[in-house]
Amino acid sequence: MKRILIILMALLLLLAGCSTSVNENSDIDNNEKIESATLKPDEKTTEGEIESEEDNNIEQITEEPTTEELITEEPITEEPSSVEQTNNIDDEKNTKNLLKIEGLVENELSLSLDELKAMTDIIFEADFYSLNSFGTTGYTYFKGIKLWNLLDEVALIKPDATKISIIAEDGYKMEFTIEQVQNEYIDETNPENKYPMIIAWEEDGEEYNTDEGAPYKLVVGQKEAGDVNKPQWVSNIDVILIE
Ligand SMILES: Nc1nc2c(c(=O)[nH]1)N[C@H]1C(S)=C(S)[C@@H](COP(=O)(O)O)O[C@H]1N2
Ligand SMILES: [Mo]
Repeated sequence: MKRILIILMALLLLLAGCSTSVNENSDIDNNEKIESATLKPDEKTTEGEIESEEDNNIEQITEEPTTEELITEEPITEEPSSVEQTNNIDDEKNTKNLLKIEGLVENELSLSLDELKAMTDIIFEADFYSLNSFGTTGYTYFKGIKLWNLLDEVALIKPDATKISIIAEDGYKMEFTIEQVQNEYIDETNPENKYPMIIAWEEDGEEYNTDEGAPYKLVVGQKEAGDVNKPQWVSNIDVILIE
């Protein structure tokens, strides 16, 4: 109902040619927006930030906008230039698949998947055993890079570093001491095997789908029999922070 009233008001104001008297009492911008929303419902826009700002402006006038109203108001936003849009998309693609190593290292790195795959002498692959907090167990075949070798030989970790944090895009984080990253881990069901901590890009023969996030997962075996290791498997790693 409110929407119809607003549209009628806007039309009346237009017909009467008295928009100046209204503009005296309220924000000129907002009136323009309502009019254009009413008259040009076909234009589309893609800039989210500007949209939400302007939605807020409209909210102040109408008090209780329905979802439908907010959608109708989309066309009123300024069109970002096509150059801007292209750059935004490119930026996203270029930063999406990079594994970042930051902090107390000689070489802060942003490694692409191809660069990691090229480090053939520090790649490790194996079936890893997992136990989670509900007692669920399983084996997953992972292929990836040995984390300690990556930090020690490529990033050149500094001698005063004490803490290594593996931080995911969703904020999930696991922290380790240097020794914990250097250690080898076990599989309680195959006690003769040893496993380094790895950053995997391939799971059960398939690379991660980059549409679902950064294609890197921390994989850690067990410290000892019964060790609940699955929560340490940080997926969609954004950055490895050395402190
Ligand atoms: N990025 C990220 N990784 C994560 C988590 C998370 O919330 N975010 N949860 C952890 C926990 S508690 C468990 S048990 C496992 C679950 O892995 P799954 O979803 O493959 O079973 O992922 C771990 N890795
Ligand atoms: Mo979990």
